[in-house]
Amino acid sequence: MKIYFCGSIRGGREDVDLYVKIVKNLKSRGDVLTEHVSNTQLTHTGEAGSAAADRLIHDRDVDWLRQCDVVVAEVTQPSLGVGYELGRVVDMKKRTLCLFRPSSGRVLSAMIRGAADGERFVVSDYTEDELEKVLDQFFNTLTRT
Ligand code: 6IA
Repeated sequence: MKIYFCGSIRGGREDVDLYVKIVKNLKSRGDVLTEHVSNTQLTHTGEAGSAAADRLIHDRDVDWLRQCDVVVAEVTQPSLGVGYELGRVVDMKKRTLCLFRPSSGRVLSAMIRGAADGERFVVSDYTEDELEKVLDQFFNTLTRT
């Protein structure tokens, strides 16, 4: 199974340690196409480069989104890139899990919460302690459908 993990890069790297945990868990379930998102060396500049370099990143990531079987996104740290990816995958009709931590004090964008249909596009409020359980639940429903 090919898994595309989304997490904030230029939107801010505050949650990178959590991305490491999520990617580690996801790697036990399939091939994670976007392991770099959990690279602790990568800063919020996301290796700021030229417009041409950004185009390459964009085109490669959209290609991976088309190829993947399932998308998991940590959406607590707001990120334009993650929001864009989620908009694209809704159109691609991919099975998607968005993970949000209310304990952050943030309120999730209505455009993400409001896209949830409880089946193909799932939004789960969770605490870090519940991570494994929430991922188990989501991946179990995949095998049943
Ligand atoms: O707007 P953001 O930068 O926060 O968007 C983050 C999302 O966009 C992630 O889920 C990634 O899939 C994607 N993304 C943004 N920047 C990159 C990137 N930068 N590489 C791959 N995907 C990216 C270069 C890093 C590289 C030198 C390791």
